[in-house]
Amino acid sequence: MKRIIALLGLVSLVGVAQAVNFTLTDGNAVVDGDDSILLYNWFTDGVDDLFNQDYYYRIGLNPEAQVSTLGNPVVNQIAANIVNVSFSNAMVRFDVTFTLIGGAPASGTSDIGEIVRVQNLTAQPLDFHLFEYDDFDLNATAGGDSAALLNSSTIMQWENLTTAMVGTVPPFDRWEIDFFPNILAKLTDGVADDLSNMTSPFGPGDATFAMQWNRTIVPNGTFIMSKNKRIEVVPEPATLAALGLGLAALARRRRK
Ligand SMILES: [Ca+2]
Ligand SMILES: [Ca+2]
Ligand SMILES: [Ca+2]
Repeated sequence: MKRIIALLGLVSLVGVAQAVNFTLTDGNAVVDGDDSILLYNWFTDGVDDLFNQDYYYRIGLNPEAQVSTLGNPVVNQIAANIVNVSFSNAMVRFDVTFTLIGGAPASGTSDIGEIVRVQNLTAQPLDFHLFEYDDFDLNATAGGDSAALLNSSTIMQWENLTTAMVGTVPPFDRWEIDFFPNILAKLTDGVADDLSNMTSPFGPGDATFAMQWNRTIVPNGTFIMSKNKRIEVVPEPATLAALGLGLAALARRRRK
């Protein structure tokens, strides 16, 4: 049901163009993506923890749109574990390079590095807003996931012993954590929005989160953002207990 809702939303947005698929493999990990919604599977030791990871953008107060709607998709697979995907129109060129690093078999750990580049192709300053959207479904189930803002550049989602940590350089300007499909609806409702800077800690449930960068890109200038995503099955209960205490302290601070 979840996949049908998401697909209907995408079809209404971009039509039914044929997507070009790609697959990254390394060590114990496999990632599937395409040139429409970017990443949609991330297997670590055979367990798919990802429903979707995509980028959206907004120029000025125009509505947000998927970066794939910029047009001219180009998928350049550089190696078995590295792909560059670009989109462009007369104003903007967006490209992202994904690098998958897998762990040893049964380690429960793998990592995706991403470098995003946004180029202003015009001779005018560009009021550009980049949105990174993450829908992890940890342990291959949509439900049961919790999430929290750890610091100004990191959001973590977890379920039982499995964690997904996403960190960025530079730090994001705004963020949001909410139940599927609320953030997706915000990014596709035809109205200009900012992320809400809420809610942390969050869950459990079908968690999704997003990050937002606001930039005025100088004429013919570039904005570069790098991001790291790591899946880990935490082995020691002591680590989780410490994390739980930290989140409880955070919740107490927020209520004061
Ligand atoms: Ca989810
Ligand atoms: Ca789950
Ligand atoms: Ca919107």
